[in-house]
Amino acid sequence: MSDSPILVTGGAGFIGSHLVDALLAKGYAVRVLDNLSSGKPGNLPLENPRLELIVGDVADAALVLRAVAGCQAVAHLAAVASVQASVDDPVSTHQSNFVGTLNVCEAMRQHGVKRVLFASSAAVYGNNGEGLAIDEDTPKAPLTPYAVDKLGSEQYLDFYRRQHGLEPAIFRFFNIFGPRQDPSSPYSGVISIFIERAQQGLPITVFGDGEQTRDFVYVGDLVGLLLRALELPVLEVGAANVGLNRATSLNQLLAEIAGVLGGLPQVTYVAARAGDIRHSRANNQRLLSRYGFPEPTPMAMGLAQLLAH
Ligand code: NAD
Ligand code: UD2
Repeated sequence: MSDSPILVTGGAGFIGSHLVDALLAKGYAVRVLDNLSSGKPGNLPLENPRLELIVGDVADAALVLRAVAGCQAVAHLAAVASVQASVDDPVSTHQSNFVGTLNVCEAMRQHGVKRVLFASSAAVYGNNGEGLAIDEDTPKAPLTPYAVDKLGSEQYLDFYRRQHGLEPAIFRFFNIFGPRQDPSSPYSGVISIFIERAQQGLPITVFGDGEQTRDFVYVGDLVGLLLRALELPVLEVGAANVGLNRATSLNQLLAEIAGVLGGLPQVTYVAARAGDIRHSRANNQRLLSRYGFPEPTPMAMGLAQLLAH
């Protein structure tokens, strides 16, 4: 294993910090570039001498060029992950979510770094494929600036692949959950919100009848996948969905939480959110054939990890 670091942009965030832990555990040196807008230094084992934290913005091209220098690969996870923030402030989030990706591509080209993992989103499909297991060829219908920037980032990565030999592994994450997911916004991941409120005995709000479904993936399983993509000798072209092809309704989720916690606070059902997707589930054939996906962490076990956090 080369001693040159893996750059993890957004490495102080929820998913990024789990990837950093896993990389360090495998013996990699890691460099994190994060502006700490939602990430926290406390998510990182800063005492580890094989970890370097650069506090700064992926929209800063000169800084990204310095951060990529000497790295063997990049995991590009930095983004404003809140879809609502992109709706409220498209210009600012575009800097992080699109310009940041272009800066990473260009810095990799200049330094001759090839392998890059990219965190795209199921949001690129919009409402298309709703109710079906969505496959990667489903027509794209990005409905928000967040989704437009993710799709544009995917396309830039593909341009740099064709033109400059970059090796992008593009993943469209469905609903990822686990420890360190920040529950502080109403638009945070539903599991992080429900667990925090249940632990504090605060009432839980369900938007709609609770029969909407999502394809939840435990963050530890996602990280295993990212490591495999980093180390595969050859990557196939095109994005892969990251989901389990498994629909869990919010009512089922609440039952699981009640099982793990031994009860629930009051649950109130209010009107569904405008534009909320009813059913979202990944066709994950491509993921399985390319990267494999060992037995996923059962929901109850993932929730228990979250509670222990
Ligand atoms: P997160 O907010 O915890 O992590 C994002 C990290 O990026 C944070 O540490 C933040 O400080 C950093 N960041 C944001 N803008 C930056 C900038 N301009 N420069 C440098 N750092 C910046 O969110 P997360 O859930 O860990 O998301 C990680 C990635 O996965 C994001 O790209 C997100 O869009 C994508 N994603 C997540 C999910 C999910 O279910 N959590 C679903 C689809 C896609
Ligand atoms: C996810 C992603 C989003 C985008 C989108 C694409 C997260 C956090 N969000 O949105 O970034 O990629 O997929 O389709 O991963 N809910 C409640 N009560 C609450 C909070 C949420 O009922 O307190 C409902 C919400 O209305 C929705 C479901 O829970 O029906 C899941 O909500 P979410 O915000 O966790 O995720 P989602 O799929 O809407």
